[in-house]
Amino acid sequence: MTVSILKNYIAGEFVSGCREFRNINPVTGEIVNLVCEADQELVSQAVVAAKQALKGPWGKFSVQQRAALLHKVADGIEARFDEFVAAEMADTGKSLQQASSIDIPRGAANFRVFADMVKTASSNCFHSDTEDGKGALNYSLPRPLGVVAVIAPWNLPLLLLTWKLAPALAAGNCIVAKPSEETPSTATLLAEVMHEAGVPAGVFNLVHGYGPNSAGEFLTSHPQIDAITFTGESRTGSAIMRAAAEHVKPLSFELGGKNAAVIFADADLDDAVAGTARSVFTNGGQVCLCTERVYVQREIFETFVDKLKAKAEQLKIGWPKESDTDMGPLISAEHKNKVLSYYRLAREEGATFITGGGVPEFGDQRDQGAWVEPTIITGLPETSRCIKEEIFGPICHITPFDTEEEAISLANDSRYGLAAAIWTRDISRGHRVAKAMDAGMVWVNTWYLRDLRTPFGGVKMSGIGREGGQHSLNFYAEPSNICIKL
Ligand code: NAD
Ligand code: 6OD
Repeated sequence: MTVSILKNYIAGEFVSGCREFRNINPVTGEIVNLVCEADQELVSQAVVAAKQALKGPWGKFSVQQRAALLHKVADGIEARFDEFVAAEMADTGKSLQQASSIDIPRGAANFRVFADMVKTASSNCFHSDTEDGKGALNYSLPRPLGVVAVIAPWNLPLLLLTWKLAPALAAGNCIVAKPSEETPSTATLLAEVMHEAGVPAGVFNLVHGYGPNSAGEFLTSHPQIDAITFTGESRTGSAIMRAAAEHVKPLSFELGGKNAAVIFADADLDDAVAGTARSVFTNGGQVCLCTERVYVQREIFETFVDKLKAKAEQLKIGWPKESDTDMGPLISAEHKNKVLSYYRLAREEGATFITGGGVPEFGDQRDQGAWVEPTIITGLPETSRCIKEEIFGPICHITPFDTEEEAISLANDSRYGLAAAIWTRDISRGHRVAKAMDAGMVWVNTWYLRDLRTPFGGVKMSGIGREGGQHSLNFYAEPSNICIKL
C-alpha cells in the first residue's frame, strides 16, 4: 500500500523535501499518511511569502472581492465534501454522523458567515457635535493586522481552523497556519481548495509540524508575525504568550475548560439528562465546551445519576463509518493514556464508578486503537485533581447540592471559565444563575447551540478575547482614527 505524503503550502506551491512524521488513525493505530514537518527555514519562507503577499494585489482587494473569494473557498469545500469528511474521520476517528453534520458543514459555513459579515461591518464616525470634537470630522478605518499566525488544535480540526482563517482573511490579513500534528489532512485539502479558488500566492500558507522546537514554536516566535490566534491547551497558551512577549504581538486565545452543568430539581428531567449526556460524551468528551463537572440538586440526585448511567450505556461505541455510531476513539494513544491516568486516579481516591472506567474490547484491529469507555463517577471531594483539571475525555463527576447559592459557588470554584449549562424550568432562576456564572458562555436548558454572531470565549485560564461575528473582525482588523479639521 502506498502512503500519501502531505506537504506544506508556501507562496502558492506545495513544498516537500523535509523530515516526515506519521499521522495515525486512532481507530486502529494504522498510518493515515506521512506529513512533511516544516523546519525553521520553511516557516520563515512562509512568513516572508505572507509579508510579500500583503504588498501584492491582495492588499488592493476590495471588501467585495475578498468576500467573493471566501464564498468560492466555501464552494470548494462543499464540492469536495466527501473527501473532507473522510479525511477528518481518518485523522480523528470521529463518527460519520458528526463529521458530516457538524465539522465539515461548519468549515464551509465559517467562510460564508464572515464573507457576508465583513461587507456590512460599520465603523465609527464623529461629526463635530461635542465640545471636545468641535471643528473636526473623525472616522475610523479598519486595517488588517498584517501576517497572522493561526495555530489550531485536533478536536474539531477544520471547524476551528476555518473559524480563525475566515475572519482573518475577510479582514484582509495574510496567514501562516499550522494545524495540529494529529490532524493535518483537512488543512492540506483546504490549501488545495484555496489554490483552486484563486487565493493569491502567499495570502494563505500552511506549515505542518509539532509545537515545541518545531513549526509551532518557530512560527509563534517569528519576529515578522504581526498577531497570533491560538486554540488549544491553557499551558500551551502560556508558552505562546512567552514567545510572543519578545515582539509584543496581539494575541487571541481560546483555551481549556472544566465546564460545569447545574441541574435544579425543577428541571425537565429527561431534557436535562439527554442534554447532559450530549455535553459530556459528544466527540468522546473532546470538545472544549464539554461538561466534566455535573452538580445536581439533592432531591433528584439518585434519579438523575441512574438516568445518565442508562444514557451512557446506550451509546454505541463503534466503527466511525457506521451510521448509528455515537462515539469513536480518543485522538491518540498518548491521549488515551492521559485519560486512563485520571480513571486510575479516581479509583485510587475512592470514587464510585457508576459506569465505565475501562477500555472496550472489540476482538479486532480496534484493540490497537485509542478507545476508552464513557465514564460517570461520584463521591470525590471537590479538591480532587479529577474535578480540578481538564481531562478532555468522555467522563464526568456528579456532585449533589442543596441550594442555589451552593450550586453557584461549586460551579465557579475553578481556574477555568469557558462554558456552563443550567437546567431549570424557573426562567428567573435561569437568568439569575446564568449571570452569576464565571464563564464566557452559559447555556440554559440546552448546550452548544450556536449563533455564529455571538461572543465566543472564556474567562480566567480559558482564554483571552472573544471570537464570533464582529468580535472576530475586531481582533483581525484594528481601527486607525482619521481626524479632519473642518
Ligand atoms: P495543544 O495546546 O496541545 O495544541 C494545540 C496546537 O498548538 C497544536 O497545533 C500544537 O502543535 C500547537 N502547539 C503546541 N505547543 C506549542 C508551542 N509551544 N508553540 C506553538 N504551538 C504549539 O492542544 P490540543 O491538545 O491540540 O487541543 C486540546 C486542548 O485545546 C484542550 O485543552 C481544549 O480545551 C482546548 N480547546 C479549546 C477550545 C476553545 O475554544 N476554548 C477549542 C478547542 C480546544
Ligand atoms: O463552535 C464554535 O465556533 C467553536 N469555536 C467551538 C469550539 C469548540 C471547542 O472544542
